[in-house]
Amino acid sequence: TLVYEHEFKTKAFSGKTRIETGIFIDGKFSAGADGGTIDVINPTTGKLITKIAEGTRKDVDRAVVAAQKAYDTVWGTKTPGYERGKLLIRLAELIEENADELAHVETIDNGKTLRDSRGFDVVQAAAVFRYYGGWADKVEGKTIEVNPSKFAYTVHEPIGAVGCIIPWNFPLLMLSWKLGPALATGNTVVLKPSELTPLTALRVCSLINEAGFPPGVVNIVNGYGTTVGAAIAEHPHLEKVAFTGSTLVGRSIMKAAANSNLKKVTLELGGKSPNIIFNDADIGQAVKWAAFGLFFNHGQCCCAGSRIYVQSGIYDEFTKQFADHVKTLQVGDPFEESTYQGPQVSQTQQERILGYIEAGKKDGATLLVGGDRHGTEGYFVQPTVFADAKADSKVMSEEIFGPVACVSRFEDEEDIIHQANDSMYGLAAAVFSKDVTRAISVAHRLKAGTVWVNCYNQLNPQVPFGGYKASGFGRELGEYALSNFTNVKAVHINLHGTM
Ligand code: TXE
Repeated sequence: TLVYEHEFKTKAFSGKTRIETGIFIDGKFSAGADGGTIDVINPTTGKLITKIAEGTRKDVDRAVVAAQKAYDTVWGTKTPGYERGKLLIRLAELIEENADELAHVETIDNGKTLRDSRGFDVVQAAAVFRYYGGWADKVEGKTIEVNPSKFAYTVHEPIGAVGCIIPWNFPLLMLSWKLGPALATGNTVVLKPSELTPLTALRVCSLINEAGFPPGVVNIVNGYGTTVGAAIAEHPHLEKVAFTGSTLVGRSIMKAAANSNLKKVTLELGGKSPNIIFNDADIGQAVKWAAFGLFFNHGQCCCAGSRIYVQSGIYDEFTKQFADHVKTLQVGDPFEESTYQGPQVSQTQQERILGYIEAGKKDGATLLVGGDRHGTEGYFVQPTVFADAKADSKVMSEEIFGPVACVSRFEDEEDIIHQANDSMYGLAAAVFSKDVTRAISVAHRLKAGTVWVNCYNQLNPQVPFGGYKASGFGRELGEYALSNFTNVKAVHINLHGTM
């Protein structure tokens, strides 16, 4: 089958990567059933990195058979939690041992800076696998008293063979968010990475074999959403699908689940998260956090703090400092240490973001910084700041998923609660204030699955993450994620055996 070989030579790492780029089923790589391929493009240059096998519905069928067989014969309740945990922890170690290589592959494929790939994505992915390795033998039910002659207990059983569909913004990390809890609880998996960023997942396939997971426990089928993704969502023998991606596709996944076998669904979708900065906040700190909250990963975060609301007393000062700070963010080659922002993931995304910027200009928002593409090669967009965009304008209400910040003004607590919650989304929010009572009371009134106080983008394997409203449902990370991948069975015991 196909192989991607490349030699990296950077200050951080000189070495080769070798990645089999076939369809990974039952521990082996093969060509796709129809023999097709997908071009993988380097977003920094717009040039071809390599070709990978294109999966089809037939490949999904084959992967489901392998996953079901592995579930019935070697995984699920056949492998004790302690053993599953050891394998997950071994996988975490292998990711750490190959961290430089994985980080370089992530950066060439996705365009995120090497600093983030190495310091965030790879480190966090390993941490997530280790964390769920620790849970694997601690998935426990309850004993429930009923009356003197009867009690019941619950068993948290794995669901079986489950489907996962992940996006391109954190390819390796999203893989760990899905695989970690799914495998810890004893499920087998058919996973589809994004067709835009398939390479780190393919590298992890060989680490999964090296760690010693039985064949068929993890199957990875690359391909397009409308074929492989839809086949997973519709599959009659997958009893669960976990999806991260756009709201539009999230809706189609739910419909497909409803129209097929009513498989369980969890969705982690988009956001338009408010970042609220009160008069009494430390302005210098708030400026840095707000910039990180939006420009991290080139604005390609579902939780990006894209609506920055500043109280009127510090609005002018904050906006000036924020614009000055954003002007210092360096855009360029993601492999350079000094680079803060690399390219967007694809030409489609670049064009979509530039379309939003044009809409912002047309709708009368004040453009303070940026406002155009960066350079002529690759999919770069200038870090962009708008001020005073109208509440119902496109840039203020729709997810841009790019380096475009909107700064707006608010007067008091009631005003900001209303503005912040006036969105179809509810993924994340932040509050900046030195008044702890106010910060907490506002945090509790915000309709969002995560609220950060005096910080932004803090993600820990132990802490649940997920949406309110159209941002989806189900929680990833933490103990909460285990329930996405288990069925609860209640067993009633009649102690005396009589009626
Ligand atoms: O996402 P898609 P796209 C948002 C963000 C971005 C927009 C579009 O606003 O600008 O979505 O990005 C698979 N059945 N987010 O178009 O298509 C697809 O192959 C089943 C937010 O790239 O949702 C990929 O693996 N699967 C987000 C995955 O869905 C389908 C992260 C996500 O891609 C499918 C990414 C179908 N019919 C984008 N169509 C977040 N929440 O973090 C596509 N897919």
